[in-house]
Parts: sequence; structure tokens; C-alpha cells
Amino acid sequence: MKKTALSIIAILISFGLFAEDGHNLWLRNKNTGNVTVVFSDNSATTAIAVEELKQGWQGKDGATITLKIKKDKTIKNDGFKFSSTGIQANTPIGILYGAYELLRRQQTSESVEEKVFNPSYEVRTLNHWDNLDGTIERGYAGHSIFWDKERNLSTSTELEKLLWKEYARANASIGINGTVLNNVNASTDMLTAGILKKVKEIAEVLRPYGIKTYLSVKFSSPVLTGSLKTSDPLDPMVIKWWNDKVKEIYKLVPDFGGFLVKASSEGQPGPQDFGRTHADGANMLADALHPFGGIVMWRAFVYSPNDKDRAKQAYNEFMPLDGKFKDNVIIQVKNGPIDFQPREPFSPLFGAMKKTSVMPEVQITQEYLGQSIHLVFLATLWEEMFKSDTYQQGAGSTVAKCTDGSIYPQKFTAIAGVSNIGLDTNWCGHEFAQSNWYAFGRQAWDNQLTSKQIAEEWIKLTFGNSNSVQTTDWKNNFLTPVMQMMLDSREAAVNYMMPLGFHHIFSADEHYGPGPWWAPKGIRADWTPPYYHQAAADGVGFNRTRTGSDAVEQYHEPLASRFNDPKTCPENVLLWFHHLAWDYKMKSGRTLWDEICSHYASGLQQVTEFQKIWDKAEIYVDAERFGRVQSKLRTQRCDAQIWNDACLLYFQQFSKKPIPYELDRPVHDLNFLIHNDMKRFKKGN
Ligand code: BDP
Repeated sequence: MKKTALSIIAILISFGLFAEDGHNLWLRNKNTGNVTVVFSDNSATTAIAVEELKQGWQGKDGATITLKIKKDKTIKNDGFKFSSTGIQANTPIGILYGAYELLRRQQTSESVEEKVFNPSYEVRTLNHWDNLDGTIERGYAGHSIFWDKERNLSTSTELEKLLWKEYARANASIGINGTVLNNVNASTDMLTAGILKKVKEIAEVLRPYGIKTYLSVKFSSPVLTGSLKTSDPLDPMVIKWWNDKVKEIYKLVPDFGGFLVKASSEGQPGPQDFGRTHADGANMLADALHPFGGIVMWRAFVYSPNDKDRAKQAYNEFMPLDGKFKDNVIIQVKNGPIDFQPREPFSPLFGAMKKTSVMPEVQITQEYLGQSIHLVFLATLWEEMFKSDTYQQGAGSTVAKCTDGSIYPQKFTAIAGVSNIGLDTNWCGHEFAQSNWYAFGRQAWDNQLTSKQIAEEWIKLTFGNSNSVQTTDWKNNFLTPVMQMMLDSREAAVNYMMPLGFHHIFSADEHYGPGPWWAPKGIRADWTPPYYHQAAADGVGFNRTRTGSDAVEQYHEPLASRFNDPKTCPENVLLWFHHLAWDYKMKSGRTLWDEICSHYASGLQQVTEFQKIWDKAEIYVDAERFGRVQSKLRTQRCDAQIWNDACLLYFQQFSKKPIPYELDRPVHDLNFLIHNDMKRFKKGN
């Protein structure tokens, strides 16, 4: 959807003509009574809070609520407190968060008692992988809301500003306070004067909602944008170039947040091109940002084609640099050691870097989880990551605690989520993908929230109203089954795509359908599935034990030994760590081969159940959203069948064993699936 689509939206908005198109996300509350709001500061942010309370109030009619900005030791950063009279916070943005929390509680019929609400992470950012031409890397919901080839250099239109404002409001309502406006594979034009002018305009719309603007930068910008001869981070001219550029940015955007950097990774330039380390590169940028309070989020997503095990590389490269980074650098680490797979063990860098600030990066856009077609609620995946015990400081050193400042005195704490937002009217492509945006914000605010609580809130806000959510009928026949579907959906996807520790068995670079066979000549091995599954006559799985790549050693005991032994390794990551015979005996008593087959079958079965659950929910949902979800579930069901057939028939060539007779038989021929897949690949999509 591009410019014309934007204009159509504009016309529809101006006539109030939207059918239920999902555009309103989880923000649907309308007031049921009057409220008097007393406030003492006249910031734009507090004005928004007042307006939101008046428009969305569902508490006692005629109530008075006071918004008080007053320092309180129990309130951290932009946290807030509910008191008997209203909301108290250190800052206007704390007040706004308090207003949204109050309204959420009213709408979902949750209690409102005196309580302090503090965020788990200080910096809670969305990372947009948006390109300046308007496309979005791994985006499945239309073009960028920020960038467009034709509009970049012109003054922003009212319509653009309206969309950014809606975006800012949605983010603020769930506590997101930072946004990186462009792709980590950053465009060379990003730091040019024309684009920075647009950045200023975006930042101005986001600011009242408490959202700071950040940019991804290319490490070679001094050469590409500044025409210097080198981008060596120790070169005085290069240092000066960055200092000047940073000054220029802060003149335009005084509260600019800082830089996100993907360097020496997947072909991107970096300090290693000049024989320097990640620390040299990050510190140079950190020095430039420091006088203005800016930060550097330096990504640890690195791997080279020559290493025998991609999963080990980030740890190998970054651990020797622990303690060498400046205070305003934070290392941004993907949740798993490889790449946002349906299931990975947590990255061993969490908790291991003890003298450096570390932040988790999760992927909201469903690059590897059915994109905007499959219904997959990701809160359970992230909850699993947060709760994973690293044992770095004894039992209970969870990833959450190792990154949120509870265990290590990090100078600051942060979290990032790769956004799933685009110009699609419903923002995310799939109605249920909105729940992932919502869940990210809620977990970034409170990393102890359960997926169940988040799903329940989201369903109530998105599909309910303050009356319906209280009825037993709605709860039993809509909320409970739909919530269960959401909570089961990630495990279902793992089952029909990559159960038992399988990973990266996608076809081609599109990362959508199965391709365990996919290994065209000339492509680097670590971009092909056979590198990851290692299927052969003797068995299947990647040997990362002490007799293999020894990736287990990157985990703290007792995990290293636990992962090393197939008997104690959790079965859900078994083939991540082990290469095992097809007739290896699983805990269930079944052979590995039979267990693999039964996981694929149960994934398929789960999606079939989701279809039934959703069809039964029809009377509780508007026709438009019902229809769209129903149709996507049908595609998901077909896709699950393809995954099942492709993986079982492909692996069967090595296992030489029958698919257990009690399971449904595949419906596609393997040759048909491979042939179609390769044909599509050759056509270039
Ligand atoms: C991978 C994506 C690729 C990204 C890369 C990254 O396939 O498009 O550029 O991650 O995170 O997941 O840098």
C-alpha cells in the first residue's frame, strides 16, 4: 500500500467510513461517564493524558482524578503510582503511562488499587527494518509508515503526521519509549541533510508521547556520506566527522536517542575492516554521543561463513571484549544464538558478559514464524527466553534478571523488538499479529508478566467491551478458547515447522516454507538447511556437544553438562545440541523418528483445532475481522500440511522407516514439493 492507499485512508477517516478494519488496535475504549481531571503542569504530554482520560473514562461518573508530578523514591524513571486520588509520577510521560494503565484496567475489569508500576527496562525500543525506498526488510504488512522514495525529501503531509501520531499513541499505551526509524542494514543516505530533516519532523510527532528517535547507521558513513578516505574508528578525521554529524543531529532533534549499529555482520562494513575491534567502533560512536546523553546499541549478530558452528560466533567475538565498552554502549543480543528461530536455546551471551550492558533483541515481525499469514502469539516465546536460567550467578539468574539490572549494575537497561508494522490498514497484516506488538510493549515494561495475562488483556481490549468482558457467556465461549488458541499457537508452529530442536530448515531466503533439501550450488553452507539438520543415514541433528562443535561449553554449569548429555538435554532442543540415531529412544518410549513424525502430526492437528475454535467464535466477532482471520487460518492449515509432508518425506529418505501407521499420511509427493520450491526460487521470489 503506497501513496494512493494513504489518500484513500485519508478520505475514509475524514468521512468516518471505516468498517471494522482493525486500525484501532487495542485502543477502543469510549467513555461511559464524565471525569474531572485536575493537573498542574502544562506539558503536551500531560495534555494528552487528560484528553485520553476524558475520552476513555469508564469509571465512576462524575469522579475527579488528580495527576500529580512529584518525585517519589519508590517510582523509577518513567514509572507511576496509583494513589487514592489519582496518578503520581516523576515525569509527564509517567503520568501518561498511568492514564493508559488506568483506562486498560477499566476496560478489562481489572482492579485499580494503590500500587507502584515501574518498568523492567529503561529503554524500550521498536526497531523498524524500514528502507528509504519504502520497502521493509522482513516486513509483511505493507510499506513503511515513515519512508517513501517520493516523499522523503518533501515536507511531511498532515496525513503522514496523523499516522505517526496514531503510531506514537499505540506505542505509548503499552510503554514503548524509543523507535529506530530505519533498517539495521542502513541506507547510505540516512545521514544526509534531507533525510535528517524528515527525521526531525517524525521526532516532533513522537516526542509528546514520550518516544525518543534513534537511527541505524552504516559504519562506513564517513566514506559513503562524508567522502573521507577511510572509516577507521581511530582516525582523527573519522572521529571528527562523527562528532560533527552527531552535533548536526542534536541540533535538529535535541532529545535524539542514539545509534543502532549492525557492523562486521552479513557483509555490512565495520571496525574489523580496519583491523579494529567491535569495542573500538562502538566506543568511537559512544564518545560522539556522550555529551548529548545519547547511547549506542551495538548488535552482537555476527557470523562468518568459515566458522564450523554459526551458533558459537557471537559469544566468541564478544566475550573477549567484556568490560572494554564505554558506559553508554549496550550490546544488543538476539534472543537465540542463531536467528529468531521458532525455538532456540537462549543466547549464551546473556549473563556471561558481566562488565558490559547487554540488552535482548526479539523479533516481533514473524520472519520465521509464518509471517503475516500464520496465527502465532509470540509472548510465550519471549516468556520462555526471560525465564531461562543462565545460572551465571547461581540458580535463578534468569535472562530477565541478567538484563534488567537486577543482577548486574548495568549503567542502563534496554530491550528491542523488530517491528511488524507497515502501511496495511490494520498495521500488522494479521489481526492477531497486533497481539505481538502489544505483547512486546507489555513485556518490555514488565518482564514478569505472563503470556496468559497479556493474551487475556489483549483479547478483552481488541474484541470485547467493558460490558461483554464481564459476562460468563463471553468469557467461557470466547475469551477462554481464543486465549488457549493463542497460548498454544507458538508450540503448534514449532511442531509443524521445526520440532525437537530442528532449526533453519526453510526454503531459500524468504524464510516462509519448508526446504530441508534446499542447498543450491555456490550458496554459503550456513545459509542452507542441510548445514543445520545434518540428516544422514546414521541420524539427524547438529552435534554441538563436547564431541562436536562444543557450543555447550558456552553455557554455565549445570547447563553445559545438561545440554551435553542427550538423556538430560531438554527434548525440545535435543536436535539443536545432538546428532542422534533415528531409532534413539525418547522419553516417551518412541524412537526419535516416530517422535519427529508425531510432533509434525500434532502441529497439524493443533491448527485444525484453531480453525474450529475460531469458527465457533464467529458470533462474538465482527464479520470483517472474523472473515480475515478465518481465511488466514485456512492458509495456515494448508501450510502446516506442506511442512508436515515436506519434512517427513524428506527425512524419511534417510531414516528409511515408515511413518507410524496410526498417523495421517502425507498428501503431497516430495518431488512435487521440491520441484515447485526450486521453480519458485529460480524465478527469484
Ligand atoms: C536475519 C534477517 C535479515 C536481517 C538480519 C539481521 O533474515 O534480513 O538483516 O537477520 O538481524 O534474521 O541483521
